[in-house]
Amino acid sequence: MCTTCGCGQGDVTINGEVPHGHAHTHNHNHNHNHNHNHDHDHGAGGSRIVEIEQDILSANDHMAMHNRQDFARFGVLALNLVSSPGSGKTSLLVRTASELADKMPIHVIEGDQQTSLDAERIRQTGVAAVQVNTGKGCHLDADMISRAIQNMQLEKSGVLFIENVGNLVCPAAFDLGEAARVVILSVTEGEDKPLKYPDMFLSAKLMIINKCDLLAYVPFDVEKCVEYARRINPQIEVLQVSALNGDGLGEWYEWIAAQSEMLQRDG
Ligand SMILES: Nc1nc2c(ncn2[C@@H]2O[C@H](COP(=O)(O)OP(=O)(O)OP(=O)(O)O)[C@@H](O)[C@H]2O)c(=O)[nH]1
Ligand SMILES: [Mg+2]
Repeated sequence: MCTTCGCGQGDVTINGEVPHGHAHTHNHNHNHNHNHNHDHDHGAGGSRIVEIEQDILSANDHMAMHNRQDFARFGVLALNLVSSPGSGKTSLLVRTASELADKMPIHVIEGDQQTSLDAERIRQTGVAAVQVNTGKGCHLDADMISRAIQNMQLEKSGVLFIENVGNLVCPAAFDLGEAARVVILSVTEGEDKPLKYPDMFLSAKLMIINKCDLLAYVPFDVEKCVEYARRINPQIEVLQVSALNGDGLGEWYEWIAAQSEMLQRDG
């Protein structure tokens, strides 16, 4: 949790797609009060930390609810992609944007501590992307998403992919208003991750096992990984893909289409 890991969000910047021809930047410097003195005892101080955590999370939940209402109003399916760094989130999105953009409106928000590298990779496919740099922050929060979508022209029946900061811990605690969370685990990371980082797998609707092209070269037990994930979250759906060679991506696209249809039908 961020109040205990000490991450700060005072230097968030948002850059990218601009609505309706009027350019304006959203370089607000909101201080989310994540920095507090850790030099305390763990009696009364401990309960104060819990209080601060609850305040931060309830403010975030409130903002997430507004985002969810906005997505419903626009008829946009928002998916929050979470994983450890380097599991292949952007690679998956680059392929997805290239292969789905002529079938449905695609929007992307990229979250990283620094650089616009991932947003640039998405833009090379012709799809617009907004980059959120979290500075010292280790996760996206609902306020950042609310500000990012002010820079976007969301289209009805579109899909908004939100690539979270690479981190299997803190993003689990922050609802962004998404319809579903998708956790990506690559086969080079080890099949034990669902047991080690249960909050993330508990909150995900889908687990994508990526880099399956490497299964011949690394010891990774897919069956065990699925068993571990379902021990944490019996409902979790699972897909095996390779963002590199495209294996399994058809099922990923079918899953997205099914979520989108569900959203349009149920509102
Ligand atoms: N072999 C193989 N490599 C992959 C696959 N997907 C991604 N990679 C490689 O994994 C590395 C990291 O991929 P990214 O897409 O940047 O990962 P990411 O999750 O977006 O990383 P961060 O944004 O830094 O958290 C790159 O070198 C990719 O080429 C895959 O399916 N197979
Ligand atoms: Mg990335």
